Amino acid sequence: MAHQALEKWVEQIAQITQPKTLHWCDGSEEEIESLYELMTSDGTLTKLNESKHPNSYLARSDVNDVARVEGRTFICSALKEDAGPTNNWMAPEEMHAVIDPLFEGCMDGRVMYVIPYLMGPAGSPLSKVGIEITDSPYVVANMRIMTRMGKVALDELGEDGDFVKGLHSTGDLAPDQRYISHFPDENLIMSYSSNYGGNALLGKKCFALRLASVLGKREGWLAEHMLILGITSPEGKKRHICAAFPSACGKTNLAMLVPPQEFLDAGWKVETIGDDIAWLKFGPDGKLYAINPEFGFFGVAPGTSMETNPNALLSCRANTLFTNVALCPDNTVWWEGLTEEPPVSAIDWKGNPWTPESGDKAAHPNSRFTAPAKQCPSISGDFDSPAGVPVDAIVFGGRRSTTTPLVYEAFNWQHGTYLGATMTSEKTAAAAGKVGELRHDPMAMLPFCGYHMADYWQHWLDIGEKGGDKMPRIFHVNWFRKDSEGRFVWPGFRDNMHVLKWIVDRCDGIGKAKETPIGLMPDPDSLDLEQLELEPEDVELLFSVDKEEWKEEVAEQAEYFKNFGDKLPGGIQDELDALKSRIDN
Ligand code: SAT
Ligand code: MN
Repeated sequence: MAHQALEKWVEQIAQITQPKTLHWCDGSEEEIESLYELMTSDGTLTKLNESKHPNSYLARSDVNDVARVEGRTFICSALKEDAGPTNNWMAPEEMHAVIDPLFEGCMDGRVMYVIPYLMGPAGSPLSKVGIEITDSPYVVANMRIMTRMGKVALDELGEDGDFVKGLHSTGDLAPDQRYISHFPDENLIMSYSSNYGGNALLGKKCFALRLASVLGKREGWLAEHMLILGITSPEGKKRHICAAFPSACGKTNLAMLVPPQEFLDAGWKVETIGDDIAWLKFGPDGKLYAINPEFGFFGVAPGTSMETNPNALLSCRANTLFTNVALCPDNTVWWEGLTEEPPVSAIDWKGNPWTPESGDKAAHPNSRFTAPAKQCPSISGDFDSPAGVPVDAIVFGGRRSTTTPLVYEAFNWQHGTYLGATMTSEKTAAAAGKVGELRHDPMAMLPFCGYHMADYWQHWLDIGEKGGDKMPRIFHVNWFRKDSEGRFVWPGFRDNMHVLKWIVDRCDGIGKAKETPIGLMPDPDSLDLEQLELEPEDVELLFSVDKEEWKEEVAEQAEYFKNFGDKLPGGIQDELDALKSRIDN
């Protein structure tokens, strides 16, 4: 039996958008083959070198459609108050009045694709179904990699299951007609005039974070912008870490970390479960369990190399869709940082001839690969586990060239929530705006929390209250500290394993820590840094807490919290006051 509400909605959308034909995506091989054929013949895609990149393609976006557009992303809750000060809000009726007409007849002469997709493993109590309607075959091809698409989702949905509705149209890609709108009360996303990942692959940020965060608040769970990784010690004890970093701060690298040789030799193992989004719910034993709702990686290409992230590079060797990278004469791809030596010539991301002498970037700084998660050599056997993985530690981080030490641990859940709420980072290319500027990005959720940020912090505190002593420990890390000459002092990448090991040791009750005004910190000794050959002054800087810098930090945090007025949870205010008094003493 069909799902009547679904059929009715699809029919209604077809009435409005007036497509030439309607196609229900089943996720099959034949289907994707015919879509790739269509898109290579109309020039949307270039087929890559079959022996070097089997079944892989390159797409070039419109030059004005290369990143998420926070200024044109809206939360359309009934009350402005519910969207809060960090979101753009428009009343639902007002947004409908603007966006609905844009969809009228917008699929004229085109195919309307109906994509049933499942966020999370089949049969998991944590998983949810979405339906995306789109007129873009490029979106279909991406969604097929990024989600569990087709029959598996319809089976999960049954005859009367709930689903999130997503309506997308490429429109004419005019930036001033671009709207990424979320209607929490209707479980509906409407996205117009962008084909870019986070704007158009509606399962990702729109559903799995913005709408899911609202559902999580209602239903008592968390939808977070977090990677999930598993670490197994030489003794065979397995721990799981979820970590939140703003976009393009090395989340994918950490999720796929290859430990340094000495750790591998000793028997340490790191496995990947997710690189971007985690849904966390209480399990029957009262612990928090995490699933990765996605099925693929939408990774930033530039900077990814065999040195920085071999697992990412191996993930995107085959069956991958590249967007806005450079094309080499032998139909392979290239981006800044892939190899030390650039190719002699290439076609750049805009489709123009390029040479290293031209001075422009060959690949767009936010160019991406869309690759199946299961191709990742470090993918965990628990990737499809319906129960998810028990979470032992949560890590927050940001890109800070000053002030914030390499790693510290929160005193408790409430303090950890405070560390998340006060996260700041220097801007990167993943969002529109000026690169390098410092911005607050609480829990890395600034652009992704679908409701009032202060209510979200309260929800974190409530969840902590509920979980009691079974809650994960919370940490803060910063890989990006610079010295007075502007040089990164921490090597990062594989060597972040030293920090992860201390975190695991803390979970096991064997890691040593000392109290500082900002939290619990390791002695540099407990991280075994000898092999890294850091200068003593670098080590000193990485583990230093400068009271004068922190006084400024606290003053700035207090100023920031004023944006949230009366809604600021008492527990967060208490942590601010306590931090201030620890710093001042
Ligand atoms: O928003 S995207 O999913 O396109 C990429 C990101 O910013 O994490
Ligand atoms: Mn992200």
